[in-house]
Amino acid sequence: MKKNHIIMQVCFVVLITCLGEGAAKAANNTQLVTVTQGHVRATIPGTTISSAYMTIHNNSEKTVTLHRVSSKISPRVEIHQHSMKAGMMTMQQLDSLTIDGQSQLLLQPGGLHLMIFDVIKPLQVDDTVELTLHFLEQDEVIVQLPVQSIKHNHHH
Ligand SMILES: [Cu+2]
Repeated sequence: MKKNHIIMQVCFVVLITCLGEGAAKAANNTQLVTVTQGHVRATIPGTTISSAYMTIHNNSEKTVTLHRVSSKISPRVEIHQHSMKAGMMTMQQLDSLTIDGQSQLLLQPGGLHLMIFDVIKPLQVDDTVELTLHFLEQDEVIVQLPVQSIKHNHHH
């Protein structure tokens, strides 16, 4: 009986340890909105404009609306959409982005992106940029995104 008790305790400790790791993962998974594959473009020398790309996951059942993005490195971050009009790449500012429940939205070169204006200092490769995503339905989400080099020409 006593031996059993000790074994039970050992199992309990192992279980708690495993749960601890699982819980950390679960906490991440159960966050209503998460961001993956985020990155920000390095600024071209002499310019103060950059853009950010990411995949926004809505893990909840309800639609969420991204209506504002803010950052300490810029007074102005806008939600933009690139599209082809009469063979020309044009850009349009959007008031907000909606993400359906249990779905994800891709912000990528040539499509949706965040435009970062008037950056307070040049953004260099391996810098980290903090962006705060503000949603209508829930708390804001703060992300730390790595700065990467420019691989494509942005028309700005
Ligand atoms: Cu843009």
